[in-house]
Amino acid sequence: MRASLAGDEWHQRQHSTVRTLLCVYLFVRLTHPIKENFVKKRALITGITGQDGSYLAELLLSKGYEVIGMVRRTSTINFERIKHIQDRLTLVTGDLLDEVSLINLLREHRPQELYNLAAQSFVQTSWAQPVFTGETTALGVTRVLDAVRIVDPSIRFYQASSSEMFGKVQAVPQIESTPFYPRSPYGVAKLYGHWITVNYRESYQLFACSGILFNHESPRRGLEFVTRKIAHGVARIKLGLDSELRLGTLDAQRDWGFAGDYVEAMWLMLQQAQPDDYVVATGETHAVREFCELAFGHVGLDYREYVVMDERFMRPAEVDLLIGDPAKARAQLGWQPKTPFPDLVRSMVDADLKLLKEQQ
Ligand code: NDP
Ligand code: GDR
Repeated sequence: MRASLAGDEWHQRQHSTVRTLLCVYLFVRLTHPIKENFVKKRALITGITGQDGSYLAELLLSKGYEVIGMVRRTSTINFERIKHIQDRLTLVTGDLLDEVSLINLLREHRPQELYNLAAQSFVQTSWAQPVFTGETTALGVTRVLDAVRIVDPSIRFYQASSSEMFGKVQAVPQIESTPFYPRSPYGVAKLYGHWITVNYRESYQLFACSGILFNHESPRRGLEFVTRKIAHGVARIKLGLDSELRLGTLDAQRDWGFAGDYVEAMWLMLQQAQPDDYVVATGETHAVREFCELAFGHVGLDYREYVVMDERFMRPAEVDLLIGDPAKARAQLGWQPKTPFPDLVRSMVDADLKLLKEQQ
């Protein structure tokens, strides 16, 4: 009888200890919620040395990701855009032209998300190098998708598609279902990249998204693109380093947004329950002339006194007007652009003034 009482007491003590531990555990869980998956998410970015790659890397780092950046071998290091975060990145060598390098990268680093931003991305160059553009910007996408399929089909894949696919536009504004009519070897290559992404999603059930992004700019934009060329040119003229700015057509109209806003849409696409394709744009369009007017005006100059039309910057086939409707991205991703066009122009001119003054 006594032995049995002692046994009951022992059991009661055990229960009370278990209850106490459970309470402590619940208290700790409620006051310190476990971060998603506990383990850091890992993302691979191709094209990390480019404009978008640098902003996307910043965004993913700020969200606690481990970021692997694929860089191609070059004779001179070109980490200018990522040098401020380089010590937080894992940079690995690979090339869109070399499928084995892509397979090995995925095998070694096992990312959960892959953002394919690498491309020959300059439209004008695509006429001078149409085959190389096709190899990189078109077939490069198949190589990456195939590497995903072979190594780990659960990897979520983002393809950097482009409004250049709309080209000679068939409807205004352009949405996801607007027919495509590319006007350059670059646009044709991007269209291939878009459809192969859709095809691998449908053929192999990959989580593959195509982001149809309209032009997005920043102080990190390459110097050959028209917005940065104008911003840099304005700064040089203002500082007395140049007396004119030579451009092609001033009549082309583009839907220009800020690159920092657009990389957020890329990330959001890969966080959805289902893979899909989205137009990412501001819904506004402006002529190159307007960009000039605002940029020169910002430093008190009249663009008509400095801009010289130069045949060399005219294209064999032009895309006259682009304007996107981001309604689907707004409704399904909760994404919207944050940077007004005049702020974007002014920030680019200011950044180039600062840069040039530092170099003087
Ligand atoms: P950038 O030209 O600034 O960057 C392109 C990147 O691709 C660079 O890091 C470049 O490396 C890399 N790259 C080129 N070829 C290869 C290759 N064979 N193997 C590996 N890497 C390679 O482009 P953005 O950042 O502006 O654009 C990112 C992507 O989004 C591109 O695919 C572009 O076509 C697309 N896009 C861009 C838009 C925009 O307005 N910015 C709009 C719509 C789509 P390296 O530094 O060595 O040259
Ligand atoms: P785009 O950008 O071709 O739209 O492609 P870019 O800035 O090169 O041209 C925009 C428009 O400006 C006209 N333009 C000039 N362009 C350049 N580069 N230099 C000039 O001197 C000049 N003068 C006038 C062009 O004719 C064009 O109409 C960009 C790239 O980032 C692509 O990778 C991306 O897919 C698309 O945007 C969306």
